[in-house]
Amino acid sequence: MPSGVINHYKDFLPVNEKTPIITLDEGDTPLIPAPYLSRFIGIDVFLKYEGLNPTGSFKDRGMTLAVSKAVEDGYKAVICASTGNTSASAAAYAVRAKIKSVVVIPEGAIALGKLAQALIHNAQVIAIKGNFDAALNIVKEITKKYPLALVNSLNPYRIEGQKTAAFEICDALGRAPTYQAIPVGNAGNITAYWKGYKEYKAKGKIKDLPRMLGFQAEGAAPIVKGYPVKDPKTIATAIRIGNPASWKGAEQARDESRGLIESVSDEQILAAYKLLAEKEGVFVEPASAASVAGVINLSKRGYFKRKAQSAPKGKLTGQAKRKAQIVCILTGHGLKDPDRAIQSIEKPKVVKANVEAVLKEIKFS
Ligand code: AN7
Repeated sequence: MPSGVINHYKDFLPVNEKTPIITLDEGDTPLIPAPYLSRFIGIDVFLKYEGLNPTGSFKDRGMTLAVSKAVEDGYKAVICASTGNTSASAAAYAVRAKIKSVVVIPEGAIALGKLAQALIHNAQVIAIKGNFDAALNIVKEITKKYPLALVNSLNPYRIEGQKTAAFEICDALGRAPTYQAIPVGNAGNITAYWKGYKEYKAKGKIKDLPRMLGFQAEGAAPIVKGYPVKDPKTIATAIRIGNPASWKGAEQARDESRGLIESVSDEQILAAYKLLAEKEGVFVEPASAASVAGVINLSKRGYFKRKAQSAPKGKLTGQAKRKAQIVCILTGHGLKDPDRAIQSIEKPKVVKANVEAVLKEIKFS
């Protein structure tokens, strides 16, 4: 059976018979109900768990298309700058395509799991003494002159592939959600989702569009501030980006959908990170928890209640009044950043190797 997002959504993607489909069976990720958050917020909340893609993040949706098109166009190597997940994905898909991958990363600012992935897939990993924004400028310069395919989200095929997540959400719900919450770093993903929703509406697959709710980390919030941040800082290393490539796309998604882009503090990100793990049983990397942190902030301010009261009823096909829904995009798996998980919890207690000692800890004796 054909698999992966290109095969699944061919009609919506810029591929033809000559495009070799380089796939790891990405996409088709679960939309998991979040009972704890739903009760807390008073609206049905769903989690789009993109951490279950083959390399553990949403990047695979765009990478399958970017690498397929690079091969179609005759490239023998791909290159990207990355805060980690793009490099892991590029490295894996390059293996699949039997081409070379080069990844340029900010030294010491990549979560351990992501670095391990790029290395084990034999990417040429080059760490620079600079941040992601500097790395992106370098690979942009290089690809202007040398035959390496740029597979950052400046590559339009990345956005095309990533928009398939919006299709999946609509296919699963039978409509677009009322709200979609998403972390924003380089801003490719929010741009991609909005494109996807608009295309599904144009094709008559959905009637309404969601409000797009984007969240940046407080210390790396250029779009919220309205100007680039020179030295972005956040524990959510994936979104430690000061000058997003798709800045305009993010603003367009926000404005056209009458949504918002706000910032969340590292403390709020970590609280949401722990809440997802402890209350919903879903383990994500810190950047992914930004979407949930943002939704919790909005809920505390009464944002969803006010909107519910002022929202037009809309045309109802059934008898039931339409219930609002929030979909939070969980962009990457928790195992990407094991250091953060271990720092966030108490270390396990070490006892003697006998039944009594263990029972004593369980407090059965
Ligand atoms: C888990 O890997 O930019 O706003 O180089 O890894 O589309 O950039 C990663 C971004 C959110 C932000 N969540 O998405 C990279 C990189 C996770 C991420 C984002 C990233 P964009």
